[in-house]
Amino acid sequence: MNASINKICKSAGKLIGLISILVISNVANATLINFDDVTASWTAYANSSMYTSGNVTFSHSGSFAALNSSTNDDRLSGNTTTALYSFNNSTITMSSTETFNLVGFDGGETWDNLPHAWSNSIQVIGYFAAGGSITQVFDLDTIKDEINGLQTFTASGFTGLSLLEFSGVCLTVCNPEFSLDNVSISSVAVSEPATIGLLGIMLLTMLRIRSR
Ligand SMILES: [Ca+2]
Ligand SMILES: [Ca+2]
Repeated sequence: MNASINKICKSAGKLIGLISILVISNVANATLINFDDVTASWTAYANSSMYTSGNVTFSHSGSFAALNSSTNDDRLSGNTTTALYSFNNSTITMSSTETFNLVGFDGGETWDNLPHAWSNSIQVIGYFAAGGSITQVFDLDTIKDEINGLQTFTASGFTGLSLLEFSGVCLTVCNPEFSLDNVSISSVAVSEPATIGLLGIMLLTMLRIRSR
């Protein structure tokens, strides 16, 4: 009897291993938000609108526009694709209907040779779904050009979030503006009910065979 139970336990252990592999393969679905589906213009999303991609929505506290540094204004610090540009001391807020992790983003200064205040840094605040927050400041290189104007930043500890806030930071009192592109997030997928159901049937079948 004990030997039979041991066999069942060993088989169950193998099955749990299989479940783990299947569940792990479902973890960390990555999503890149690049704003390239927007027709870039000075009025796109400026002042009163927002940008939505899948479960994610970007909004602002003042104004932003979806612009392309190659086609809209080559004085913008960009990467030749469409990016979001925060204007007038505007904080860009990103929310999602699903809990997510921030992997990283591309950020840059806004203007070259205009009397606008550009950011020296971008501050990111992540609000945990379970409560509390995390803050990280990413320093810009203060080089503004349309080809390589954006830097790639990697976030650390931004896991299990419900909301993100991107804000420009400058050294003196100013109206810091910044650009934002290629926001990379990941989600920890819940194991699929169909997979669990199938594995449950397999486990029951195996136990029946063992009990014969
Ligand atoms: Ca882009
Ligand atoms: Ca730069």
